[in-house]
Amino acid sequence: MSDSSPKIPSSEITPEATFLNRRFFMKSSIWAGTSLATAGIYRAFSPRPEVVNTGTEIATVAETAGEAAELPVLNEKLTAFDDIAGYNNFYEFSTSKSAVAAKAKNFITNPWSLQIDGLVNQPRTFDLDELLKIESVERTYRFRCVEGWSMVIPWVGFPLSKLLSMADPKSQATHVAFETYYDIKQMPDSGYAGIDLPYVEGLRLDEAMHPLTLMATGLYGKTLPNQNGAPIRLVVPWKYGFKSIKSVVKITLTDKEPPITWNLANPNEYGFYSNVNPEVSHPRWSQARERRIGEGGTRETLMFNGYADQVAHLYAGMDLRVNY
Ligand SMILES: Nc1nc2c(c(=O)[nH]1)N[C@H]1C(S)=C(S)[C@@H](COP(=O)(O)O)O[C@H]1N2
Ligand SMILES: [Mo]
Repeated sequence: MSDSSPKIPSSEITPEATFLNRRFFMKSSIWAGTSLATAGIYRAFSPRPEVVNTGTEIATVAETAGEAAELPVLNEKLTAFDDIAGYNNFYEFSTSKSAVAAKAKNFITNPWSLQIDGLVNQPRTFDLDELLKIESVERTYRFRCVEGWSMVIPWVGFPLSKLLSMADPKSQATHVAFETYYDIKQMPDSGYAGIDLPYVEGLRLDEAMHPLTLMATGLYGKTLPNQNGAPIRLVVPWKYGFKSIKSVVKITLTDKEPPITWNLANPNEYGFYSNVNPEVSHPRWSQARERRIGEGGTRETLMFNGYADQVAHLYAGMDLRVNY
C-alpha cells in the first residue's frame, strides 16, 4: 500500500459541526428524552444542511455509564462525512482512493447474508434485516491507516461480541476469521488490486470479544455508504485500518491463526496483529506521526491509537516489535 492520492481539501465545517451539535444536545441531561426539544434546539443552532449521508437512519441506544467507562473520552474533531466517504481503501473496487465511491455506487448490499460457522455450537446465517435489528450504539473512534493518514469517525454498530455470542463459540475456538464478499462481475476492476481475493482478515478471539471491537452498519447516524464497507464491516480502532475488513459475508471461529490478506501479499511488511504502534516503523516509512484528513500538518501517532488503557493488557508479555 502507498498513499499516493492527492491531498483532500480541508472540508467545510458544516457536516461535522451539525452532527456534533445534534449529538451534544441529545446527550445533555436537560433535554434527554425530549426529541422535539432536541430537534428545535438543533435547528436553532444549526441552520445548515443535514449531513449528506444518504443512507437510512439507524436507531441507537445510549450506552450506560458502565459501558461508557470502558470508552476513552475523545475530544477530537470529527472528520467530515465527505472525506470519510470520499477517501477510501477498498481494493475490490479501485486502488485509487478517490475513485472507490463511484465504482462502488451500484454494489448490491441488499439482500445480504452473513454466515457464522466453524467452531460454534449454533452456526447461523443472518440476513440484513436481522443484522440491522441488533441493538446498536454510536461510537466515535480514531481510525489510523498503516499508510500514515487518520480520521475520526462516528460509527453506528454493535460489539462483535454480541454477534459471536449468538453463535455460541465452542471452547476450542481461539481465533476468528472474516471474509469479504467477492464477485468479479460487481467488482470488474478487482483484477488490478494486486491482492488475492476475497479479502480475508482475522483476530484472536479475545481481541474479537473486546468491547471496543465493533461490527459497524453505519456512520454519521445512517447506514454505511457502499465505499465504507456496506452493509456491515469490522472496526478495530487500535489496529491499522486494513484489519477493519469491509462488506463481511462470513465469520468463522477456528483454533488457528487465520491467514490475512495483507500478510499474504507482503509478509515482510504486514503482520497478523498490526496494532498501531508509533515505535515500530513500517519497513518503508515511520509510523511515529500521522496526517489527520481535513487538518494541515501531522500529529503524533498514539500507542494502540490512543486505546492503550483499554487494550494493552491483551498483549502483556508479547514482544510488540517481533509480533507486530
Ligand atoms: N474488503 C476490504 N476491506 C478493507 C480494505 C479493502 O481493500 N478491502 N481496505 C482496508 C484499509 S487498508 C483501510 S485503511 C480501511 C479503509 O476504510 P474506509 O475506506 O472506510 O476509511 O478499510 C480496510 N478494509
Ligand atoms: Mo489502510
